[in-house]
Amino acid sequence: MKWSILIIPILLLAVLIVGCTQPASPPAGNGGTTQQNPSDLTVKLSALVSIKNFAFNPADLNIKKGTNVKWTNEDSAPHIVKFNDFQSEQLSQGGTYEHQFNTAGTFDYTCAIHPSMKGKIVVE
Ligand SMILES: [Cu+2]
Repeated sequence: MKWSILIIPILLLAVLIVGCTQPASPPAGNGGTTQQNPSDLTVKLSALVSIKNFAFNPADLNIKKGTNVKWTNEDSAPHIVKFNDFQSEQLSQGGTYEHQFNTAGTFDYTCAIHPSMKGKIVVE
């Protein structure tokens, strides 16, 4: 008889705990709006280069193949990121340019307006 007195409150407690924790479990049958497929989990590689005081910073950048590089002009003067095969528009202050590097190699670049500005992207 003593056992049942103890067991009943414990069972009630257990029911309460389960009842409280269940809503926190992963939403099942919610329409699957957050369904993930493996390709969403790939890490997007990215790197930043700032253009400041008429210089690229960092001037030399080593990246992995597939990395997206983003230049941001922090000077009040305009700049143009210029590679042999592609180049940005004229970037005014705050302007950005992005390019994804999918081939390994060394890519030198300059500013089309200020040829003394030099930078290099090494893709491995
Ligand atoms: Cu420039």
